[in-house]
Amino acid sequence: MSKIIKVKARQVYDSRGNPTIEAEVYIKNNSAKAICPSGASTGTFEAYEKRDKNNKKYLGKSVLSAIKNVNSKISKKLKGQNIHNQEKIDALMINLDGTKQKTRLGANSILAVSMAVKKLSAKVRRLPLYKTFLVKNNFKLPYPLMNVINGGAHANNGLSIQEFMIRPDRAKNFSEAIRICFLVIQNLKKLLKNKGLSTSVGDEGGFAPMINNNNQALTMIVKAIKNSGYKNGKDVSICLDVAANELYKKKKYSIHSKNYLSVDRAIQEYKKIINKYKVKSIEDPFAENDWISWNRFMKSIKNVQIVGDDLYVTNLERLKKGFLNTSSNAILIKLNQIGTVSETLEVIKFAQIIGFKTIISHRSGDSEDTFIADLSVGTNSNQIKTGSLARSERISKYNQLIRIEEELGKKARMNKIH
Ligand code: 2PG
Ligand code: MG
Repeated sequence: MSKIIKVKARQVYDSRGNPTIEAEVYIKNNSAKAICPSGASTGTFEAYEKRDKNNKKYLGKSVLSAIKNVNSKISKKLKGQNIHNQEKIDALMINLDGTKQKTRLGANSILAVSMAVKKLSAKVRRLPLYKTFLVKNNFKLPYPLMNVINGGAHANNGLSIQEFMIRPDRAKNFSEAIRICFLVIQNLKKLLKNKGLSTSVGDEGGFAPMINNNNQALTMIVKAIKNSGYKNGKDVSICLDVAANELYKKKKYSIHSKNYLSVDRAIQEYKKIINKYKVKSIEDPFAENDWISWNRFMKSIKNVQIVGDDLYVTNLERLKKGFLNTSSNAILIKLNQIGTVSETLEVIKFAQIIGFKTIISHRSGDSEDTFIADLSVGTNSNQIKTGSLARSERISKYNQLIRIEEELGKKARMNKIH
């Protein structure tokens, strides 16, 4: 009854309008589908995203060869497999590919299938998706790391820091958390308008005003928090993703526009920003191979969440290295950085054992697929980073979490930030 009959993929489009892959897995009388997201500021060690570089019709961006891999090799391999055996199915695809970064079949083809298998298994068992991961009861909702201003590779405004986010630390429940973010965003919009700045949005739904000064962006966010009736650093905290891979050249970092700073100066600068704007979380403050600087930074600050994204790329080996090196105290989790659901869950489990916070994340090119919302609850992850309250591919995840909270009713709890 639960045996895979076939797997089929098709080319659909992501939130940036680029081709991406949707896979559909079939058993008798049932099927489920999933869409693979795509990043812009990707880490070198991420699993490989297969695109048809020579296909001029799609400017080299189509995923037709990855689709062919699903429809032929993967479909053939998975035929007859039990839909509930996620680990075996993922292992079959990993072995079929046989490379470290999934370069043969493409991690985009493998992941779309892996997610679809997970969804179909939940559907057949008549369980909501969030109940099929690691947590069996006492489900907790994550705090949103809500994007409010886009810069870096996600906008063309000249802001060097990629993501300016807010986190409603004292929200009692998820719906309230979103309401607080809503208020701050509306107040930020007013401030931008009053200054004659654009209120149009970037790839992740945060505003992308033409300012090129981090301090100006931070000052405006502080003001928006205050104008909403909240205390910055207490009720609502500012969180950043520097995405420092993009700002790194010859052992120096251009944290503020074109001015390249030594690691010492960069650390000083981060400390200044943390103190002045009460920043509570910094993602990728240094480049993916600059382990020494990560460690120096970790040793020199207290009470700040340091998040590894491009550093770990949701990879167990890199996470272990980071743990031994005392590089951070939190990890960003992106399914397509590693390429299967099983491997992602392994990384989350390990991160939680070593006391790291786990933050489930979207990609800057995302879709209407809300898989990560369920994943965040089903793994007891502290936070979810899934953009602003704009653009449906971002909001769909927040809306799904509102539904999950409603379904849990009185049993719903927020996760712990501290
Ligand atoms: C990041 C992500 C998501 P991208 O750097 O954390 O916000 O961006 O998907 O472009 O890698
Ligand atoms: Mg990042």
